[in-house]
Amino acid sequence: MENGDGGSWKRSPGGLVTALEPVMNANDGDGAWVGWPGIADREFPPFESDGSLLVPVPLSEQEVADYYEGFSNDTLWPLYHDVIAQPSYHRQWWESYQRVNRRFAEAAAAVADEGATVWVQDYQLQLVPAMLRELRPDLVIGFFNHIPFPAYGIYSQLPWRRQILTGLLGADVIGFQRNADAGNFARAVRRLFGYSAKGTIVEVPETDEDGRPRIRQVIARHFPISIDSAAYQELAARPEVQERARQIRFELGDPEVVMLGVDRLDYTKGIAHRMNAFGELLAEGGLAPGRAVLVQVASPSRERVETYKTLRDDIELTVGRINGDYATIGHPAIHYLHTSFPREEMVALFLAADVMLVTALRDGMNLVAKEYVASRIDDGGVLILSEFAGAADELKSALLINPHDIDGVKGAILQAIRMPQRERATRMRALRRRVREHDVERWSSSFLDVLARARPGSGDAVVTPDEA
Ligand code: GDG
Repeated sequence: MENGDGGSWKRSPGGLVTALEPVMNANDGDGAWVGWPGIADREFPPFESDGSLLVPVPLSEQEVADYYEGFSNDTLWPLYHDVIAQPSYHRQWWESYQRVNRRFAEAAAAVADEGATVWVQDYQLQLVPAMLRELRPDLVIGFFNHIPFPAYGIYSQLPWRRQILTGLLGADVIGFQRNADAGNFARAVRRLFGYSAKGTIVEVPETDEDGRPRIRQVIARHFPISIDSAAYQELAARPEVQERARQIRFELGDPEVVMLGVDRLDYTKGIAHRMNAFGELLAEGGLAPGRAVLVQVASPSRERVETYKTLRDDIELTVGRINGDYATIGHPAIHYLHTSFPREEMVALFLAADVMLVTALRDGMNLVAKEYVASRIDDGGVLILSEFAGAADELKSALLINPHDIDGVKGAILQAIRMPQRERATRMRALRRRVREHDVERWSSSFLDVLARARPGSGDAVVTPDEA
């Protein structure tokens, strides 16, 4: 949540809120959302919004710098994305991370009913499960990691690697995007603690109230997140959105090929990689300037973190170079938009795009890939998708690429452009079916079902792998 100066609230950008909003709305006002309100040094009392209780947790300006921009976005984020950027390790940031995690745990402990279910979201709050369990042993605790969990060789860099695992293991169920992430987590637990972690069950040794040893079972497995597919389909069917898609193509100069990228401006998304592939195709004549355009929406993100400032400069240099070489008056080769758009405009862009480029170097899931697919109710368009995005495990009818292999990306772009209409439709139908059948409702209910069965005393905690 974020508060404008006039006192109204607006939705935060990004994948987490996009995914959880329909889950909260479906909860009949019975839940509470505990979160940071988006402005530093301000305290707000809990309030109702759209039938949910929102419980703001305050952060000071210093905590925003140390806990959020520092430890979360400049230590954990690059580390968990395979050190694409160098993580910074600062003890002061870690102190702040612990303090803020405790504050969130206390806020959740204060509002949760006896025996309630608490679902903790994402890497900024990995210590909360254990803190919460200590404060409120009656609660059922789930945790979901929206970003990848790295291989042990990378994870083990973290000076606080044991404390983070201990924090996570306070949960009854720990969810990951991919099977590989859950595997990396289980290996880290085995290597650092020597606990048994077979299949989806981690066995955590504990002592009970009487000091006797016992084993607590924690489920760690993948639950691939998704989108509200029906909402995208509905938007894409609106005549005004379809008209806007036609207008976009017209405003672009009615080129033969419209390619699209939509990302937060983040170094994990491989934005420069796709631009370089596009630039080489223009240089070599595989694509004709003016006949093929690339639209890149890069929504502003983490603008106070140094690595993001450098990234923005690099991307904008690349755009400038390519446009300098291949644009003509009134016809840029790359339409670069450093801004956020309403969802209707996004869907119109999806409908206008012949080729969608998702070239992430590492991505937990990538909801944009699923949103493109869900919007293509005409079975048109081709999705080019990085194998390093979680979505690649599910969207197998996309053209899968390794974004580091520039010739491979160029080949996929040409394949997409030349693809016969029948093949395009066959692939898109298969992709749409997957996203329609595995939507965000299925994601959340499958997680919450497993969590309900993991409740102590509820008996069967065995999980079959095909539930997600
Ligand atoms: C994290 C993980 C995982 C973006 N620009 C605009 C806009 N967006 C929306 C997209 C999409 C969301 O933001 C971005 O989600 P992604 O999944 O693509 O990426 P992250 O923000 O990095 O999300 C990711 C996700 O969490 C969920 O678990 O998939 O791997 O990194 O919904 O459409 N929306 C609007 N205007 C914009 O300009 N309206």
